[in-house]
Amino acid sequence: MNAVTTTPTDAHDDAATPRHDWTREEVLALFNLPFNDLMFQAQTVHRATFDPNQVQRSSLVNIKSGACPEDCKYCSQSVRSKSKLKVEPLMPIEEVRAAAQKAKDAGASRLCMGAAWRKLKDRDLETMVGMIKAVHETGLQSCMTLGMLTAEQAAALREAGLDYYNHNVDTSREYYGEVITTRTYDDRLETLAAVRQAGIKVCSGGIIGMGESRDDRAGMIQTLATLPTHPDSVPINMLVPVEGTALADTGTPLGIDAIEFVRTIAVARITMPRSVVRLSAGRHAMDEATQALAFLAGANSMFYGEDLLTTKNSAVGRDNALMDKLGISGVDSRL
Ligand code: SAM
Ligand code: DTB
Ligand code: SF4
Repeated sequence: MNAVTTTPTDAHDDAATPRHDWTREEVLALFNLPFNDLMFQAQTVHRATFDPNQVQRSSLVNIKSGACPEDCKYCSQSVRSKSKLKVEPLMPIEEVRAAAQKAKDAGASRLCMGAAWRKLKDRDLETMVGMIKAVHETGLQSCMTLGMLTAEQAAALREAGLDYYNHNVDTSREYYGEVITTRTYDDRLETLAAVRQAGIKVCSGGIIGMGESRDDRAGMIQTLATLPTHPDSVPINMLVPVEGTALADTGTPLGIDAIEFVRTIAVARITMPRSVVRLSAGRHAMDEATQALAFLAGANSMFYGEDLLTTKNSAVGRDNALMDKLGISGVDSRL
């Protein structure tokens, strides 16, 4: 459970107590609410647990870029993608330390290290441990996303002090096969179980705007909200359509309307009341009003810094200006 920053009132207690038995129909019924009712419910749930004017900020660094054997159709780092991308070997630990220091100086509280791997190989474990230590020496929290993990590898990362592990379910079980064929939905759930059992905080969410239906968005949220423990952190990515990726090139109608995006955030907030919900990829393409509505819907984290993994993020100056306008401050250790 995440730290409670305000004492829930009796009226809020029920809504803020996590449930793990959400049905698809219940999740869809939330999506189908009149927008103002949905937003009111989301904001009520949000305030029962969190300070509504605080946002956690994580920065990203790509520690191993490109040539990934998986076939995720959204990803420029897949070997199957025709995106013009520099393939890079594993980043030296000192570069990770410099990235962490830069992120810290800009105001982030966590560094998320991503690798274009199908799974972690044991031979790279020692370097991962060195990276985790380097990040902690700057005072930042650590997060890694390295593909599939075994229980033993998860335990070793925990032993090294890793705070969070990101591994997304990406979409609904039904739509999953349209997007990825080289690993199964259950493979993903197994890695999440290994991370959870090792005692590492779980970061898991997905991507919207990949041509999926509202029912699929409800399915993705239902998967996350019925895990034995809700993910501590739930990244909601808006697809960044990268030229050369299968999704961007095959003519699938992509993208999502801003109101539907905000609805998705609100439903994640209501169904996972104690989880931190992160505005993730795609924020650079969102106007200020959409982001403000997303914060109102219960988002309380964002990727912060000029770059995501292979694409641009919303600029730091723009984000600082928006936070000022909304009276939102950055928070570090509690979220
Ligand atoms: N290779 C590891 C894996 O996939 O498990 C970790 C890195 S991978 C890039 C992490 C997540 O980034 C993916 O699961 C996906 O949700 C998200 N992502 C990747 N490319 C994206 C894109 N073009 N738009 C939005 N989200 C994206
Ligand atoms: C997550 O859910 N989103 C981040 C992080 N976890 C690793 C990645 C976003 C990638 C966006 C596309 C890119 O830059 O390649
Ligand atoms: Fe590889 Fe991760 Fe990209 Fe999939 S999302 S192709 S696993 S880097």
